[in-house]
Amino acid sequence: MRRYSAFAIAREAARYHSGWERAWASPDPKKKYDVIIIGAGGHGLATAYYLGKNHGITNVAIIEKGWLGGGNTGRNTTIIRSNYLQDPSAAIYEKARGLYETMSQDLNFNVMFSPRGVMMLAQTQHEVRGYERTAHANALQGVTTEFISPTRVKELVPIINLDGPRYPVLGALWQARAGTARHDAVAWGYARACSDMGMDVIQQCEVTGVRNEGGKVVGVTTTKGQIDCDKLGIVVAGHCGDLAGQAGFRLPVESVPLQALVSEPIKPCMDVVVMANTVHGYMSQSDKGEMVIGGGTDGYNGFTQRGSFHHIEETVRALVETFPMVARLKMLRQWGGIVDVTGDRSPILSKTPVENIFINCGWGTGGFKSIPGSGFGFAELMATGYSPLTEAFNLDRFKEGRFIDESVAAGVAH
Ligand code: FAD
Ligand code: PYC
Repeated sequence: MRRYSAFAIAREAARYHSGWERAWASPDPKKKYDVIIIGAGGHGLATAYYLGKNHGITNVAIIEKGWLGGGNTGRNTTIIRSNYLQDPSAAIYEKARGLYETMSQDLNFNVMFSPRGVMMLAQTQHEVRGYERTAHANALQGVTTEFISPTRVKELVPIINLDGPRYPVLGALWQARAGTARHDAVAWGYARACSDMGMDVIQQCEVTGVRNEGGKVVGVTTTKGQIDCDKLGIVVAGHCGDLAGQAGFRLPVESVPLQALVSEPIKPCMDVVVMANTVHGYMSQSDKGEMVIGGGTDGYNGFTQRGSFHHIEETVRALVETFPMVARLKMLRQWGGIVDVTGDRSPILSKTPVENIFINCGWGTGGFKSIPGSGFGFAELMATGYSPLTEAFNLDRFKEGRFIDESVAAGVAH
């Protein structure tokens, strides 16, 4: 595949953009692959990418029932941070954050990583203590965060109201090299790199059955026919319970709608990301000028990619008290995704009761930030049977009570 470069843009400009190649192929499925990944979201695509790049496994199909990145990956609000509390979380999220720093160069695809800084407001004494504790834990883990004063918060975010009607801002957990990236570009960049390595990205192809013989996976049934494989990765976020059921085991995961909304575009007014977890709202400004806004998950399980109406009202109320200027904004559109939530708010990257089936799910409301780290570790687990990055996140932790409690770090959306 030809590289994207300033020279290529100039060349194509001179010939009316007639020479661009398709970014990825759309092949029919082969009869058999070494590895099938179900789900062409960020995690599935990143897993395939690292199977090829780090382990030389390229006879791989990534099977997607819709269009690539059309699940949560293309619906999320793109906050990237690694300010988690527990050591295994800090390891995988910081690995991911580091990989985001060079992702555009690595993939030769501009993912618009913008390390503009993320702040989580502390609005109760309990939150102050919680975030101070996280900052100390992060220092030990080699993750650079700090607890900052209200004065510093105001310097960084002049439009904020420190004296909200319900909760004052008492400080914030600040990660200066956290930020955002363009969500679909992450999926597109990985898809292009996978296709370039000879892998098949198969869209509009739903997996309807998982076939195993003698407790070992042999393939899948899809809307494009039966496809065999030696190893299978299930990476389908909110649909993981369904796919696990097809494979014959159960997961400790609930699927819940999570929604977001954007305003009309306005002039630049806020160049960091702010999360207000107590009042339940968060906001950043996109490069187009829209204010990107989100709140919490619905209070009940569901598979609607919309979210309930009362949540919009609660989210906007939280934002209006934190940023009074929001009251004068018109909202442009609203959407939702189906997120996969575990009891300890940590993901599952694991072998399963069926030999050679691996599961990557449970990222809940916070898995965009972890895509490259998750792909790196999960590919290692699938290729070699062990990864230090994923070991703590295995399914057995629910049987053994080794929970990785990240309910504070999961933040506003949970
Ligand atoms: P997905 O991107 O959902 O990909 C799974 C794919 O599997 C889908 O494309 C789906 O179509 C496909 N699939 C399902 N069933 C089948 C089947 N039977 N056959 C074939 N294909 C199938 N995270 C952050 O870190 N920061 C944020 O700011 C953030 N904000 C969010 C805001 C919203 C509104 C939402 C919904 C999520 C947010 N998240 C955020 C969470 C993040 O989006 C997810 O954790 C992450 O995108 C999950 O990626 P994935 O690849 O596992 O899943
Ligand atoms: O994980 O940072 C996050 C997040 C913010 C909003 C949704 N998820």
